[in-house]
Amino acid sequence: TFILKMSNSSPSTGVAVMHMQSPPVNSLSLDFLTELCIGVEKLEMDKGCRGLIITSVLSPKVFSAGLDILEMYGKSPERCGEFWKAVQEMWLKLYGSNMTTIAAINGSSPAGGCLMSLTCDYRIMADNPRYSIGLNETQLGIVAPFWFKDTMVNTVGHRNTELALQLGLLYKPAEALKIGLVDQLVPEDQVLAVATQTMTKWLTIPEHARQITKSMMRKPTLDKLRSNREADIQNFVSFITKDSIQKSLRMYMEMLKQKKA
Ligand code: CO8
Repeated sequence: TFILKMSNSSPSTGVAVMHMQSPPVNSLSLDFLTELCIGVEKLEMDKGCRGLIITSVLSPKVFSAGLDILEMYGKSPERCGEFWKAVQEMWLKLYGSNMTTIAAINGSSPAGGCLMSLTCDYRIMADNPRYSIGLNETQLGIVAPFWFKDTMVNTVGHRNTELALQLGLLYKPAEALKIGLVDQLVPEDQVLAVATQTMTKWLTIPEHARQITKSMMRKPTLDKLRSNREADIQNFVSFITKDSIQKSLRMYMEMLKQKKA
């Protein structure tokens, strides 16, 4: 299956666009995450590439439905561990990227989808009240890991994170803008164009100074996971394979199907 379409950074602009295309909802499976990481790593090594825009090409629009629930349901502990390592890798690569990264959020972005946009330097969302964004893990009966929480705190502050995470809140675009979960709302058909314009502005900033500043802001958060990766994997595997959690996930999947019917 065709997962990611990465337009090569053009030498004139130095900007790459990652078009996520994994129907129906761009959920982050092990294959998807692996491809994403390889793609980002290639861009990171490409001296000509200075900016990355992440967006979805799905229609009807979903930015990303977050982690693929099927990767966490009825799988062996080994496979769960492998999956979680890929989730960590995605976050480490994107949150620690030297490139300027902009999320062009043209659809709903729950849970892992929200995390992915939180790794970016700037978030532009479609002003459509049908879409929502947030870390809703608690609603599924699962706990957002510490590094999801840290990324959220770094973006919207402690109090907003406390409310958002305990209640598993999904925010409409206007509410997301109000708490700073996204930086800008634009009409749906302009999300990518505004992201491209914004990128041009960011790329006028002296590169080295911006990169060191970004790293200074994010390094303590990144180091916390880097030095705890194995324990975090063990923690995830023992949590997700519990009977009670498997049951919650099954009920949640059934709820998603019923909502449709
Ligand atoms: N994984 C797998 N399949 C999914 C997911 C998902 N995350 N989301 C949706 N699907 C499936 C649906 O079941 C449905 O399947 P089918 O066609 O077979 O019935 C299909 O995708 C289409 O879904 P919808 O009909 O719901 O599509 P809509 O366009 O109406 O809505 C939404 C799109 C808004 C994205 C909606 O699907 C939704 O809310 N999905 C659930 C999102 C969610 O809650 N994700 C949480 C994932 S958990 C996570 O990311 C972090 C976990 C951290 C774990 C830490 C433990 C220690």
